Amino acid sequence: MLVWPKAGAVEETTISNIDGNLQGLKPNQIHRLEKLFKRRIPPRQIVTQEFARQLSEASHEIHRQIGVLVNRNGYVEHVIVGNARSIVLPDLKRVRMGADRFRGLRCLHTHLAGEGLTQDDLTDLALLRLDLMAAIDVRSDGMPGLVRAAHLLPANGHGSAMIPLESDYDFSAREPGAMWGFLDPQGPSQLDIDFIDLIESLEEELARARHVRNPRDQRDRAILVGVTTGSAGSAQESVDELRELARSAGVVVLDSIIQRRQKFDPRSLVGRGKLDELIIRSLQLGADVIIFDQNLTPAQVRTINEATDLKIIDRTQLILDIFAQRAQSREGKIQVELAQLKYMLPRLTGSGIEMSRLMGGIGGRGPGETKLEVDRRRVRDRIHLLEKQIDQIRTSRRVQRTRRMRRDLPVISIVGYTNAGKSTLLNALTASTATAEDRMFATLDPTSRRLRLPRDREVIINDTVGFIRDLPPDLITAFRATLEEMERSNVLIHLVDASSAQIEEHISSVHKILDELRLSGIPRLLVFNKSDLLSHEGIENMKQGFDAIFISALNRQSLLPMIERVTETLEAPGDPQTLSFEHGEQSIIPARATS
Ligand SMILES: Nc1nc2c(ncn2[C@@H]2O[C@H](COP(=O)(O)OP(=O)(O)OP(=O)(O)O)[C@@H](O)[C@H]2O)c(=O)[nH]1
Ligand SMILES: [Mg+2]
Repeated sequence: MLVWPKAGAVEETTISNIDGNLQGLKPNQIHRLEKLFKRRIPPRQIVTQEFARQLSEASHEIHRQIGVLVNRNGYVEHVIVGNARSIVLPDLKRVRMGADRFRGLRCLHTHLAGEGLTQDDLTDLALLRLDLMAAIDVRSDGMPGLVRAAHLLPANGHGSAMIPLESDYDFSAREPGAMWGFLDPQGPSQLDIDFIDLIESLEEELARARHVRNPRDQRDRAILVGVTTGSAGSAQESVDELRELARSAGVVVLDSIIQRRQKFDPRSLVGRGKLDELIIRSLQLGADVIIFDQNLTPAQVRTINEATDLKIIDRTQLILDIFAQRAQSREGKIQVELAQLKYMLPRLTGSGIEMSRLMGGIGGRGPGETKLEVDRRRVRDRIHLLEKQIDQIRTSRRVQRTRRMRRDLPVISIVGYTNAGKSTLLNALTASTATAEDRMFATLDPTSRRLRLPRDREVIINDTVGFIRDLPPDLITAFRATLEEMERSNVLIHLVDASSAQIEEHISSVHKILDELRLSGIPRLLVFNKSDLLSHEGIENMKQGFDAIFISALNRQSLLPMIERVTETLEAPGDPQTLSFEHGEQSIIPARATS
């Protein structure tokens, strides 16, 4: 929505409080409009006959729409002049307000062509969160005709039973998901609705809808958005994964929306109309954040932020956020902060507000508040500092390695898509208790354990951070120090969640990342986990398509064939162990996490 410049240049001496299109108006016409500021409507009435007549007559005379924004005490706060067909309300968005309330302003404006409330009227009503939007018909004799009014409806989706209200207005009759409630069109003197009653019961319901789950629930509430130029199916899969990510980040997902487009909108990714719709939906459902499945360019973030006060987060930010929540070790924390800062840097234009918004993240978990600096130079300095710290950690780790890890043990790393069961497998193999959870990126700091294989062969086995499609490049770079350990592996166990509907997608994402990390050269075993969730036929079918070993990490007996294959691979001619000699003493993992 545009903001009209305050029109003042009508006459050199006229400085007007009126917004909008005053060009060509006579001083006495402006004077009359200014007198609207002095009028008061009794608070319980939407509009009086007298007020409607004044708007209507003035509008008729200048042949432009005239609007006023009236507060709940009945005072006029804004007067706006439009053209014959539309009116542009002043930009009120930046005013913060409680999510359980409307703005406390209603818009009364004239319509010259007898048209009903337009889509623009309804959009303004929602985006500005007005109490009410009313259009007063201007008859050909200049007198007011019907008043058509609409108000917002609190969310009523999911077929939830309505809470009875002590009020005359029956909201429960409406269709689920309806966004606007319409009053019966009436002449201004026939409108017998108690406005204050109406608005207060709506607000009560709004507050109830919001708190109905748990008033102490401080979690962020989000709407997910996927935009695709391709198939709706794969967009859906990706949004499903985003939902999992959101859940792992501790976000409540209220709704998800997929939009198919010919091409992405360079300004705001989704089109302007869709963006308005999204914002309205968020307000209606009481969402605090919109999460985009696609990564947003810095310019897109800016455009969307101009349109709404809601937090805007993209897929990369969400992943970074999960990492920030999970990082335990000092090294992990440094790596995540580094990735966050690198992500943020090109998105800064120098304003502190923007910075805090960007770094707000989920539940405000950006890099620690005190570390938040307000300009790019400081961010760059911080990045350099963190990079230096990581280098130091790397060096000291190398020293420890050479000092303490002189046993030439082969190294096996379990890699795979997040939530495949890597940590569970490590635990099963080594009877340990590394964190394993049904959430994405449960493991951030890699764990290593010693393991005795058949024929008394001792190895070191690593659990690693999970992979995901479109892993943010900055995150890969930031985690190089951690992932570097994997280079020293003699065998990679590529673990796959065989019960997932997206097996192939997962496998190829992992291959791609292994390539990027230059780990493709290491012998690799494809292992399908969670086979307990599959039918016998399911397994037989998959065996046709994949050369994989089937296990269930929950059943230690099922691991034996895999252990056998690992041992064979280690002993195979052209023994991968010889690889480890090329790395000399660095062939083994860090002392820190070894038990
Ligand atoms: N049914 C079944 N569930 C499993 C199996 N292995 C793991 N799980 C479950 O899958 C979920 C994820 O397991 P994790 O071991 O945390 O997976 P991960 O690969 O380490 O995940 P990240 O560390 O998040 O990348 C947990 O809820 C496990 O209990 C299995 O063989 N069968
Ligand atoms: Mg794990």
